[in-house]
Amino acid sequence: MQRTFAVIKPDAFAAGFQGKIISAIQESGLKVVAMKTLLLSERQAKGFYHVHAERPFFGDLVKFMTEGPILAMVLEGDDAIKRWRDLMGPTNAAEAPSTTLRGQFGTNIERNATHGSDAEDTAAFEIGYFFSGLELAR
Ligand code: YYY
Ligand code: MG
Repeated sequence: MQRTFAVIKPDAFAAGFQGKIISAIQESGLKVVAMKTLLLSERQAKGFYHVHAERPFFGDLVKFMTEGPILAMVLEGDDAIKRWRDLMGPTNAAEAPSTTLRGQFGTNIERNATHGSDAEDTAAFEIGYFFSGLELAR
């Protein structure tokens, strides 16, 4: 059993795609074990994406992630990290297959509807950044 961190980003949240995305998660067999809506501050968004701090797109990414509310979730299942990334599709929503969430609900490489952790260590950091032990107790 593995846990991963998922976000419905401001574009998909504002468009009202939360229900469709959560349905797709549940239909895939992954379990939503924690979930909350929040509006990130600039400081909080920079902390979440700190690994990208030196990348040229960092400023725009932080602006996008703070433009409106997001839905943060912890997903659980066998091989959850890879399964959630497969469900999301590639980073560039403009090139993502229409069978994927980013293909369906995203727009381009920046406004790409969802986030998913890429490895066990980043999943652990991201889950802990957004959720307390009490919120994750099962
Ligand atoms: O893990 P994933 O979200 O698929 O992509 P990352 O390479 O980790 O980049 C994080 C985030 O940054 C991406 O979801 C959109 C944005 N981004 C961008 O705006 N422009 C790029 N050239 C690369 C990434
Ligand atoms: Mg990433």
